[in-house]
Amino acid sequence: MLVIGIAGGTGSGKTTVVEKIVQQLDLKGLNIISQDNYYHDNSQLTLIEREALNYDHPKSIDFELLIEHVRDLKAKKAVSQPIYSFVTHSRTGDYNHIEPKDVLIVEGILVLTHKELLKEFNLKVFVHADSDERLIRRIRRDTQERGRDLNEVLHRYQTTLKPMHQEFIEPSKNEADLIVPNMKQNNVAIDFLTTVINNSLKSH
Ligand code: UZR
Ligand code: MG
Repeated sequence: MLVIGIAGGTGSGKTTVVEKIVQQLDLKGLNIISQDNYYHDNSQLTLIEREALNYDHPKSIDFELLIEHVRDLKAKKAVSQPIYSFVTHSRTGDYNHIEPKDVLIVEGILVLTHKELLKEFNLKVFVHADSDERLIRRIRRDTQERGRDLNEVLHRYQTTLKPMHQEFIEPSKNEADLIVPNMKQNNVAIDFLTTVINNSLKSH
């Protein structure tokens, strides 16, 4: 199985890049695992307490479970992935059943920060967009889709997202085999990436 890690700051457009790649691959089966479903379960805390947590620090992720799932899928074992809700900041109690396929994409802001997880990837990609561009996208998404107000978004950006980005996410770019620009046109980069993936699928 081919395992691809795709990282990049919040609002860099990881999801869009993944969608573009998937459209261009000639394959039968592919799984996409998002880091978003691997936040630690903090249901022992109150909602107010959970809202105050730092969700951009590597410690907020249950990497142990994520790595276990990647290894199980590689060993052709199905996994039960906990489903996480950003509304309640906790696991919902429901699971996704995931069957092993030819390709596994693991995407998330912190997936290139963990030494053990890095070893599982055949290809490491970092999606780059300037921080002003990312902030604009983050404001749009959090106010339109996640019901947060502008002040709250800006406050979180300054106090958590930006420092965590500088400390952990941006340095993880050094681990990448390929940096994909995601400001405007990136068709050439996407073509390169899908060619590499299609080629290694043939030789696997
Ligand atoms: P992307 N996040 C939440 O807002 N709530 C949660 O319960 C868990 C995560 C956010 C997280 C991070 N930070 O910046 C973002 N905050 O999800 C990562 N605050 O997702 O890569 O799609 O932007
Ligand atoms: Mg995303």
